[in-house]
Amino acid sequence: MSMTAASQGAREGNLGRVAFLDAQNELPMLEVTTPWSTAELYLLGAHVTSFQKRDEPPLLFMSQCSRFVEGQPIRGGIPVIFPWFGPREGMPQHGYARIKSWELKELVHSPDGSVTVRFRFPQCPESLVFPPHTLEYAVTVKDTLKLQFSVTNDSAEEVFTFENCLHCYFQVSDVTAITVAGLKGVRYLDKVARFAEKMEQNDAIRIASEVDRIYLDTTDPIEIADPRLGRRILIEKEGSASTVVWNPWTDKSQQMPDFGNDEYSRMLCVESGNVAANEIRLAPGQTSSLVVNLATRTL
Ligand code: TA6
Repeated sequence: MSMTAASQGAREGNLGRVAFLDAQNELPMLEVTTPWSTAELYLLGAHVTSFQKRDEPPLLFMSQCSRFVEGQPIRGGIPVIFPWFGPREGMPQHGYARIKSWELKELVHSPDGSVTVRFRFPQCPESLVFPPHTLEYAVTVKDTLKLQFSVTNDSAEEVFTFENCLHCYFQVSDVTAITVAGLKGVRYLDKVARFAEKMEQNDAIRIASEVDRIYLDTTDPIEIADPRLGRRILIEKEGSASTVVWNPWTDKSQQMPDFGNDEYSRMLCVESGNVAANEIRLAPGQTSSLVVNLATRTL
């Protein structure tokens, strides 16, 4: 990586620092350093590729085989999914927001040492087929990671219907050794069983095969307990009615060229958004905000 611009925000007295780098494949990346943590954010997809608290393992998983190419999704970190979730005939899976470069709108250095990076999505041909809208995405780096994805319907008369999701890849010690809590009693669509509708029976979900579930009408926080790392990952959300839990396991891993065959054992996706029956129907002039707060605690 080469430093292409003097570090900004490193003015005297600011505890948070931001460096602009030409990173993977010379793609522009912001490296954020705070008293508690470091983070990496690419303009491509406004993609958070890394967040790590001092003296802790990385919070987010990043595939060693990920591509870093405009027009291709980055495999890991936090893909921003919009305006649809899943496949769409003749269009990129999970929408176009994650495969195009966003504009850097603002850097905010707070006196407490946190740094907020604000992105705005520029208009593109794909977005013109929808009602006029504005996308903004703010990432606040502190001892936690706060994500705020907002959509404003700029149309005077059209309702804007869309899906959104912050598709978080978490790094874990061993996916068979963790548990996921917070979804007991929640209805879900089981993609592994042809989207059969089921009800979660477990207080603590364990992963022992491919899991691909869309939990619906749930606003509760999720906790990933990782005894081998001695860590709990806490996922709190606002403005989200869906939680998706995904691990590709062996077969799917081998089918993904941008994902190592054995990487499934070190990751779990817990995604917060509004998908399927929870899609957003945004009235003219209204703004929808999806907020996710990620934190860790010792176990
Ligand atoms: O998050 C669940 C999911 O929809 C899975 O079905 C799988 O396709 C995953 O997203 C990754 O999708 P991607 O397009 O990034 O390969």
